[in-house]
Amino acid sequence: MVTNRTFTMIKPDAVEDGHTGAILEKITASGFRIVALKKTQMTTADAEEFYAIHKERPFFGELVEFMTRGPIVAAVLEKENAVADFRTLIGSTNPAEAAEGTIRKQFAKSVGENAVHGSDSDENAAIESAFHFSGREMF
Ligand code: DAT
Ligand code: MG
Repeated sequence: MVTNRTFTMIKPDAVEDGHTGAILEKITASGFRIVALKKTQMTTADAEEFYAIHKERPFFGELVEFMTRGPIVAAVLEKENAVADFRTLIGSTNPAEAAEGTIRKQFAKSVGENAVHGSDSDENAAIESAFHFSGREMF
């Protein structure tokens, strides 16, 4: 089912560095409507569950430690073709490979500390949105 919604997190590196406002501005200027928004901090158990698909990867421990070290800003976003268009807006996982004008090109420091998350499918967008927000928090 295509929902025209995606899920994002502004990660601890970008929140720490004070980039939350600039990133949200870039997101809304690119035509995404904010359906839900909050600042929160993931526990170790939260991050292990959220990133469970990566648990066998060598960087898993580092990823969980990074994602829990400070607050994140989580959001559900709406736009036609939201998942694919948001992946284009954030750019490649590795900022060294990210295109000019993308959020990761502008704000990410490394493949590990890469400023933002974007869902990779409509199915995962729904799962990830429900992980962070109840139905009463989405508008
Ligand atoms: P993406 O966030 O672009 O969907 P992914 O799903 O492959 O990328 O990986 C999830 C996160 O894990 C990624 O944003 C940062 C971290 N990660 C991925 N590959 C990594 C690597 N080679 N070294 C360190 N961290 C990595
Ligand atoms: Mg991914």
